[in-house]
Amino acid sequence: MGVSQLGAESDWRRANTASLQATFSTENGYQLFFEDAQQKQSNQAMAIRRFIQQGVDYIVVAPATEVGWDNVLGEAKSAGIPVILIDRRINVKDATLYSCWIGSDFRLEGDKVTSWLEQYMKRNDIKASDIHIFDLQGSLGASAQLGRTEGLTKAAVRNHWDIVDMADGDFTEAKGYEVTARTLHNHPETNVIYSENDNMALGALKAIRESGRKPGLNLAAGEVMVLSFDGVSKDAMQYLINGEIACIGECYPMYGSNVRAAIELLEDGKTPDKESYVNEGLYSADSTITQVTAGGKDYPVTIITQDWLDNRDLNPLADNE
Ligand code: GYE
Repeated sequence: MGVSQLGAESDWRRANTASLQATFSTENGYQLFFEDAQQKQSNQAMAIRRFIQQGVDYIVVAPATEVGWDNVLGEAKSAGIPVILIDRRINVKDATLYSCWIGSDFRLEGDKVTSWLEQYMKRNDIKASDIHIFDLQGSLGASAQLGRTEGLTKAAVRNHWDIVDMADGDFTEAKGYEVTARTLHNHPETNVIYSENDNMALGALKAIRESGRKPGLNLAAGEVMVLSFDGVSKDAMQYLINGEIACIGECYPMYGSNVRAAIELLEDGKTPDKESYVNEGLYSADSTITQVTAGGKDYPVTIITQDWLDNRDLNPLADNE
């Protein structure tokens, strides 16, 4: 097996890697070649070419960005090696360049989090003109960024929300801190930060405190509300319980067993579903919003407590179907 992981930029990514490594272990009968591309698609193309030379039976790719995959996946196809995509999507002319894709519905994640904000505003009598949102974006061109940003921009149009700025925080804490500090300085009216992952949210919290303001849900008192995605980092979940992050759209990282199931089907000469989504929820410690609506469907909000967090088991071998 050759696994081309895009990087190690976040807690989500590290959990995703742990799940793949635990599943495709020597004890489980696999020989795994694992390569970390350090967030560069060009490194992924090199890794895939090495896997082809090594003569692996399967290639798993967690792609950094959506575009630029036609050539290298064409080479894998010519070599007769099935490619399984996980997490983010790719944009290729020929869909037969990969066997299947397993990942999250990032637009739906964005719709759930913005629906939470809509409901929170309604319940607390916050007018559209009272909020000024900064979109702290993930690595530009990554599906997780595209879908989550789209969720926000669609909700902003619908609700007449003001988006003061959008900037690339590259899904990292350091970059998230840097661009949030700049935005709070240039747009002091900012009072909602829509952080497209938890690690950037941790950076944003630091920038908020340093600016002399307080992260929290009480906009009338001048607090800055942070909304986020993933729900993997224990620190981020703790901030959620403490009321410094308002809501987190879950993004599920443990795909190892789902990928294994797809490979077992291929081994049996069967065809796995071309696309499959993992199940995801929404987390908040505020107990007033219990349900959100996205894409015409209702989703429950998981109200988390310290007990819940202390007992949570993020097992790298867990299953999510
Ligand atoms: O949300 C973020 C990461 O593509 C789902 O990438 C992934 C995203 C995840 O680094 O933390």
